[in-house]
Amino acid sequence: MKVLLLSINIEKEPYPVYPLGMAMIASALTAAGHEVKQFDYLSMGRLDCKLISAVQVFQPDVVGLSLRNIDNVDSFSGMKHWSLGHARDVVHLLRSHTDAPIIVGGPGYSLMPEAILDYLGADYGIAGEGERAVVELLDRIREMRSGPRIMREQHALITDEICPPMFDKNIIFFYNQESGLVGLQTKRGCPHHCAYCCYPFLEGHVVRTCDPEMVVDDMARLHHDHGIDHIYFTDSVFNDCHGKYLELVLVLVRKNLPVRWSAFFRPTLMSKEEIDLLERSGLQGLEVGSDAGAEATLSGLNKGFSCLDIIDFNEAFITRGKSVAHYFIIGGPGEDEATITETLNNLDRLKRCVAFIYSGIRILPGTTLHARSIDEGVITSSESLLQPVYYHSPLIDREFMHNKVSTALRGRRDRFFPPGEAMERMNVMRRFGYKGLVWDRLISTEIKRQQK
Ligand code: B12
Repeated sequence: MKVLLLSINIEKEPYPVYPLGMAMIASALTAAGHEVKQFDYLSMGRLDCKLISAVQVFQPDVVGLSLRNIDNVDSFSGMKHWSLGHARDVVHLLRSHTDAPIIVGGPGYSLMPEAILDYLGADYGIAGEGERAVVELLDRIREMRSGPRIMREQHALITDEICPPMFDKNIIFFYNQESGLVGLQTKRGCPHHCAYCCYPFLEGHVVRTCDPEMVVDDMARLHHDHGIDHIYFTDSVFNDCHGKYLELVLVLVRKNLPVRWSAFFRPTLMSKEEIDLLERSGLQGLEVGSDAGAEATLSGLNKGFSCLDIIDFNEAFITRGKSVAHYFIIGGPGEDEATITETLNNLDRLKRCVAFIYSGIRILPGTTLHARSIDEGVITSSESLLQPVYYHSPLIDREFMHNKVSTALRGRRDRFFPPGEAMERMNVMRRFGYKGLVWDRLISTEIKRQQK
């Protein structure tokens, strides 16, 4: 069958992100014998006329829509970045130019599959990992068999079933120009139980690692064929607790590619030897899901590590000259005046790094935070979460908390509250030609300011 895959993500913060999910689906469909065309709305200038023309020329039998984000999880700017309205317009547009059934997938979609499918008015949905399910669904459509509108894998894919992503030359050129980064996945699954997080139901709880040789071959291919020199590993947590990530790191050290990499880390203890290996393998930046800055709020989020772990982790990497960014959320479960004071003290103890500080936590169905929000009367059990709704601790006044944090961080160029300020600065820097993470450049600005 002829399948038009369409990534409708238009988010450019913190930088434009290559549509990796679409590339994985393109690969699985091609391997199953389908003819696939990938269309990336952002790199096509967000132009409806280009989409219409792609539909008219390609005449697809099926359209697959990849929905990465629904918002930006930032309570200060969430509605401005809400993308479901745009996605619905695109579905309407497609309907007026093709009779092909429309299938939706992607991490944003998978958060609320029923509600989003209804809202968009598409035909089918695939929640969670999509490679096997999309092939099965296309067989069903071709054979005109009936079945459920929404499919979800009953058995997580083994990593041998995951084909290398099919990168599109034109799309990759755009992202290399715009951000200088391309994502690659080295494993799926997250075994942790953070109170607010949806990762386990996007990728499952069981960690499944890809063959490290294949991942490094993909990196080499990206470098050789497309000139990519910075990879972002998109794993929920790169440093898995069983240390599987070290197998990949060893291959990276052995192959010694001229490619740097960055990833999400959990701030847990690593040995000096492990850090040496990471350094030698080309590690550039670490984004750390620290999330809370006080013992009580860390435990309210069920993080499983302490403030000291965060500080030690930071120290271990900044002393090697690595760039570290921490993500914090204030106003989570258990937040009160005392925990805010503790958080500000701990933020001060984190040297030579940036911190993005969000206020309130985006409530997502199926999380323990969702249940808690209902219990505490923050939302009702039937409340729609399609538009962003945030949990704020009832133990502290929001405005008081915001003022206290803003006042304490005033003048700092490495602490971003609200995080939108950093996004604006990074946008400007990118316009001046900066590439890669960009937040890493903000660290030196603050160090220079302190030296003055
Ligand atoms: C890595 C990551 C990042 C990195 C990306 C780095 C890079 N260069 O690629 C960074 C840190 C930059 C980032 C930024 C953001 N992110 Co992010 N990110 C992730 C993460 C952990 C992995 C995404 C990924 O690439 N996975 C690997 C690919 C292969 O998987 P996939 O896209 O899910 O695709 C699979 C399926 O979804 C499905 N599928 C995908 N498309 C399609 C299409 C069809 C037709 C079908 C059938 C199936 C299908 O099949 C694929 C293969 O199995 C997810 C959480 C998660 N665990 O999924 C959050 C996540 C996607 N991000 C999220 C958000 C909000 C953001 C930001 C808006 C945050 C911010 N405030 O800045 C920005 C937006 C960036 C942008 N420009 O779009 C949310 C989205 C949900 C929401 N609330 O909207 C998620 C789910 C995390 C969360 N907080 O809940 N992110």
